[in-house]
Amino acid sequence: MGKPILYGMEISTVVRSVLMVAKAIDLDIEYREIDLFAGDHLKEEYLKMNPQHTIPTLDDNGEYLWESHAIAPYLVEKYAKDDSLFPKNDIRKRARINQRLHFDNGVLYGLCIRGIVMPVYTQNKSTISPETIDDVNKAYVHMEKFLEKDLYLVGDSLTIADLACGASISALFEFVPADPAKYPKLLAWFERIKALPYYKEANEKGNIAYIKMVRDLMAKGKQ
Ligand SMILES: N[C@@H](CCC(=O)N[C@@H](CS)C(=O)NCC(=O)O)C(=O)O
Repeated sequence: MGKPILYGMEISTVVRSVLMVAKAIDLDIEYREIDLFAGDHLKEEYLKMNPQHTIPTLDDNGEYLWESHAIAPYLVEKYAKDDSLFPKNDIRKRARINQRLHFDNGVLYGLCIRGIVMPVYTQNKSTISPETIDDVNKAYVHMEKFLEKDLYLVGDSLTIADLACGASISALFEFVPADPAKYPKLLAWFERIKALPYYKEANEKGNIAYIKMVRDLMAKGKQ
Protein backbone atom coordinates (compact mmCIF):
# COMPACT_ATOMS: atom_id res chain seq x y z
CA MET A 1 0.00 0.00 0.00
CA GLY A 2 1.32 3.44 -0.93
CA LYS A 3 1.43 6.50 1.28
CA PRO A 4 -1.75 8.58 1.50
CA ILE A 5 -1.41 11.73 -0.61
CA LEU A 6 -2.73 15.04 0.68
CA TYR A 7 -3.46 17.82 -1.79
CA GLY A 8 -3.53 21.33 -0.38
CA MET A 9 -1.96 24.75 0.01
CA GLU A 10 -0.01 25.48 3.14
CA ILE A 11 -1.58 28.91 3.48
CA SER A 12 -4.98 27.27 4.05
CA THR A 13 -5.99 26.84 7.70
CA VAL A 14 -8.08 23.75 6.93
CA VAL A 15 -5.15 22.12 5.12
CA ARG A 16 -2.81 22.90 8.00
CA SER A 17 -5.18 21.29 10.49
CA VAL A 18 -4.87 18.00 8.56
CA LEU A 19 -1.08 18.39 8.33
CA MET A 20 -1.02 18.71 12.13
CA VAL A 21 -3.17 15.58 12.52
CA ALA A 22 -0.80 13.61 10.27
CA LYS A 23 2.16 14.76 12.40
CA ALA A 24 0.31 14.05 15.64
CA ILE A 25 -0.24 10.40 14.64
CA ASP A 26 3.21 10.14 13.04
CA LEU A 27 1.72 9.27 9.65
CA ASP A 28 3.99 9.45 6.65
CA ILE A 29 1.97 11.21 3.94
CA GLU A 30 2.98 12.61 0.59
CA TYR A 31 2.00 16.26 0.44
CA ARG A 32 1.25 17.83 -2.95
CA GLU A 33 0.80 21.58 -3.24
CA ILE A 34 -2.21 22.73 -5.31
CA ASP A 35 -2.21 26.32 -6.55
CA LEU A 36 -5.76 27.64 -6.25
CA PHE A 37 -4.71 30.95 -7.79
CA ALA A 38 -3.48 29.11 -10.90
CA GLY A 39 -6.73 27.07 -11.03
CA ASP A 40 -5.11 23.67 -10.31
CA HIS A 41 -8.24 22.67 -8.39
CA LEU A 42 -10.43 23.17 -11.46
CA LYS A 43 -8.42 20.82 -13.68
CA GLU A 44 -9.99 17.57 -14.80
CA GLU A 45 -7.68 15.30 -12.76
CA TYR A 46 -8.47 17.20 -9.56
CA LEU A 47 -12.22 17.30 -10.23
CA LYS A 48 -12.16 13.53 -10.69
CA MET A 49 -10.98 13.22 -7.09
CA ASN A 50 -13.06 16.04 -5.66
CA PRO A 51 -15.92 17.45 -7.74
CA GLN A 52 -16.39 20.11 -5.06
CA HIS A 53 -12.83 21.34 -5.97
CA THR A 54 -11.85 22.25 -2.43
CA ILE A 55 -8.59 21.73 -0.57
CA PRO A 56 -7.64 19.65 1.34
CA THR A 57 -8.30 16.43 -0.57
CA LEU A 58 -6.92 13.06 0.51
CA ASP A 59 -6.06 10.28 -1.92
CA ASP A 60 -5.72 7.15 0.18
CA ASN A 61 -4.67 4.59 -2.40
CA GLY A 62 -7.43 5.61 -4.80
CA GLU A 63 -10.06 6.28 -2.13
CA TYR A 64 -10.73 10.02 -2.23
CA LEU A 65 -11.95 12.13 0.66
CA TRP A 66 -12.29 15.88 1.03
CA GLU A 67 -13.45 18.14 3.87
CA SER A 68 -10.78 18.54 6.56
CA HIS A 69 -13.29 17.82 9.34
CA ALA A 70 -13.97 14.42 7.75
CA ILE A 71 -10.33 13.71 6.83
CA ALA A 72 -9.05 14.24 10.40
CA PRO A 73 -11.28 11.56 12.05
CA TYR A 74 -10.63 9.20 9.12
CA LEU A 75 -6.86 9.45 9.47
CA VAL A 76 -6.99 8.84 13.23
CA GLU A 77 -9.40 5.91 12.92
CA LYS A 78 -7.44 4.29 10.13
CA TYR A 79 -3.83 5.05 10.98
CA ALA A 80 -3.29 6.20 14.59
CA LYS A 81 -1.54 3.86 17.01
CA ASP A 82 -4.02 4.81 19.71
CA ASP A 83 -7.38 6.55 19.70
CA SER A 84 -6.62 9.41 22.14
CA LEU A 85 -7.19 12.10 19.47
CA PHE A 86 -10.65 10.70 18.63
CA PRO A 87 -11.74 7.93 21.04
CA LYS A 88 -13.45 4.92 19.48
CA ASN A 89 -15.69 3.86 22.35
CA ASP A 90 -16.38 6.98 24.38
CA ILE A 91 -19.56 8.07 22.63
CA ARG A 92 -20.00 11.18 24.74
CA LYS A 93 -16.45 12.39 24.13
CA ARG A 94 -16.70 11.69 20.39
CA ALA A 95 -19.93 13.69 20.27
CA ARG A 96 -18.28 16.64 21.98
CA ILE A 97 -15.31 16.45 19.61
CA ASN A 98 -17.73 16.41 16.66
CA GLN A 99 -19.52 19.43 18.07
CA ARG A 100 -16.24 21.38 18.24
CA LEU A 101 -15.31 20.26 14.71
CA HIS A 102 -18.63 21.60 13.45
CA PHE A 103 -18.03 24.79 15.43
CA ASP A 104 -14.68 25.14 13.68
CA ASN A 105 -16.18 24.51 10.25
CA GLY A 106 -19.30 26.63 10.65
CA VAL A 107 -18.15 29.43 12.91
CA LEU A 108 -14.35 29.82 12.99
CA TYR A 109 -13.75 28.92 9.35
CA GLY A 110 -17.11 29.49 7.65
CA LEU A 111 -18.22 32.67 9.38
CA CYS A 112 -15.06 34.29 10.76
CA ILE A 113 -12.13 33.44 8.46
CA ARG A 114 -14.22 33.63 5.31
CA GLY A 115 -15.84 36.81 6.67
CA ILE A 116 -12.36 38.36 6.83
CA VAL A 117 -10.77 37.09 3.64
CA MET A 118 -13.58 36.81 1.07
CA PRO A 119 -14.24 40.59 0.90
CA VAL A 120 -10.46 41.04 0.44
CA TYR A 121 -10.28 38.43 -2.36
CA THR A 122 -13.47 39.30 -4.20
CA GLN A 123 -14.15 43.00 -3.48
CA ASN A 124 -10.62 44.39 -2.90
CA LYS A 125 -11.59 45.39 0.64
CA SER A 126 -8.76 46.72 2.79
CA THR A 127 -10.38 46.41 6.20
CA ILE A 128 -12.33 43.90 8.26
CA SER A 129 -15.97 44.88 8.72
CA PRO A 130 -17.21 45.71 12.25
CA GLU A 131 -19.79 42.87 11.85
CA THR A 132 -17.04 40.33 11.24
CA ILE A 133 -14.95 41.65 14.16
CA ASP A 134 -18.08 41.16 16.26
CA ASP A 135 -18.54 37.59 14.94
CA VAL A 136 -14.93 36.78 15.82
CA ASN A 137 -15.27 38.16 19.33
CA LYS A 138 -18.46 36.17 19.84
CA ALA A 139 -16.56 33.04 18.76
CA TYR A 140 -13.83 33.85 21.31
CA VAL A 141 -16.53 34.18 24.01
CA HIS A 142 -17.82 30.70 23.11
CA MET A 143 -14.36 29.19 23.17
CA GLU A 144 -13.56 30.79 26.54
CA LYS A 145 -16.68 29.01 27.80
CA PHE A 146 -15.70 25.67 26.17
CA LEU A 147 -12.41 25.93 28.06
CA GLU A 148 -13.98 26.89 31.38
CA LYS A 149 -13.09 23.64 33.15
CA ASP A 150 -10.74 21.91 30.74
CA LEU A 151 -7.20 22.34 29.44
CA TYR A 152 -8.22 21.37 25.91
CA LEU A 153 -11.42 21.85 23.93
CA VAL A 154 -12.73 18.45 25.03
CA GLY A 155 -11.30 17.37 28.36
CA ASP A 156 -7.71 17.48 29.53
CA SER A 157 -6.00 15.88 26.56
CA LEU A 158 -5.46 16.94 22.98
CA THR A 159 -8.02 15.86 20.35
CA ILE A 160 -8.55 16.58 16.67
CA ALA A 161 -10.91 19.40 17.72
CA ASP A 162 -7.91 21.29 19.13
CA LEU A 163 -5.95 20.88 15.91
CA ALA A 164 -8.83 22.07 13.72
CA CYS A 165 -9.67 25.04 15.95
CA GLY A 166 -5.95 25.71 16.59
CA ALA A 167 -5.25 26.25 12.88
CA SER A 168 -8.24 28.62 12.61
CA ILE A 169 -7.37 30.52 15.77
CA SER A 170 -3.76 30.99 14.63
CA ALA A 171 -5.10 33.06 11.73
CA LEU A 172 -7.92 34.78 13.62
CA PHE A 173 -5.62 35.98 16.43
CA GLU A 174 -3.51 37.79 13.81
CA PHE A 175 -6.50 39.61 12.33
CA VAL A 176 -8.53 40.17 15.52
CA PRO A 177 -6.26 40.01 18.59
CA ALA A 178 -7.88 38.50 21.68
CA ASP A 179 -8.05 40.70 24.78
CA PRO A 180 -6.13 38.85 27.57
CA ALA A 181 -8.48 40.28 30.20
CA LYS A 182 -11.52 38.77 28.44
CA TYR A 183 -10.10 35.54 27.07
CA PRO A 184 -7.38 34.24 29.45
CA LYS A 185 -8.31 30.56 29.02
CA LEU A 186 -8.46 30.80 25.24
CA LEU A 187 -5.02 32.44 25.14
CA ALA A 188 -3.55 29.86 27.54
CA TRP A 189 -5.03 27.03 25.42
CA PHE A 190 -3.48 28.50 22.27
CA GLU A 191 -0.07 28.61 24.02
CA ARG A 192 -0.49 24.84 24.59
CA ILE A 193 -1.26 24.34 20.89
CA LYS A 194 1.77 26.43 19.90
CA ALA A 195 3.98 24.28 22.16
CA LEU A 196 3.14 21.08 20.21
CA PRO A 197 6.38 19.72 18.71
CA TYR A 198 5.00 19.81 15.14
CA TYR A 199 3.20 23.18 15.38
CA LYS A 200 5.92 25.32 13.81
CA GLU A 201 6.47 23.09 10.81
CA ALA A 202 2.87 22.06 10.17
CA ASN A 203 1.06 25.30 11.02
CA GLU A 204 3.16 28.35 11.85
CA LYS A 205 5.09 28.50 8.57
CA GLY A 206 1.93 28.40 6.44
CA ASN A 207 0.13 30.80 8.76
CA ILE A 208 2.87 33.44 8.42
CA ALA A 209 2.60 33.19 4.62
CA TYR A 210 -1.21 33.35 4.78
CA ILE A 211 -1.32 36.45 6.96
CA LYS A 212 1.28 38.19 4.79
CA MET A 213 -0.67 37.38 1.63
CA VAL A 214 -3.97 38.70 3.03
CA ARG A 215 -2.31 41.83 4.50
CA ASP A 216 -0.55 42.55 1.20
CA LEU A 217 -3.88 42.27 -0.63
CA MET A 218 -5.50 44.56 1.96
CA ALA A 219 -2.72 47.11 1.43
CA LYS A 220 -3.28 46.94 -2.35
CA GLY A 221 -7.03 47.46 -1.79
CA LYS A 222 -6.20 50.79 -0.10
CA GLN A 223 -4.42 52.15 -3.19
N1 LIG B 1 -14.89 23.06 5.15
C1 LIG B 1 -13.94 22.73 4.13
C2 LIG B 1 -13.47 24.02 3.48
C3 LIG B 1 -12.66 23.75 2.23
C4 LIG B 1 -12.44 25.02 1.43
O1 LIG B 1 -13.40 25.77 1.13
N2 LIG B 1 -11.18 25.29 1.09
C5 LIG B 1 -10.90 26.47 0.28
C6 LIG B 1 -9.48 26.96 0.55
S1 LIG B 1 -9.19 27.36 2.22
C7 LIG B 1 -10.97 26.07 -1.19
O2 LIG B 1 -10.63 24.96 -1.54
N3 LIG B 1 -11.42 26.97 -2.05
C8 LIG B 1 -11.49 26.73 -3.47
C9 LIG B 1 -12.85 26.37 -3.97
O3 LIG B 1 -13.81 26.27 -3.16
O4 LIG B 1 -12.99 26.22 -5.17
C10 LIG B 1 -12.78 21.96 4.77
O5 LIG B 1 -12.57 22.09 5.98
O6 LIG B 1 -12.13 21.18 4.05
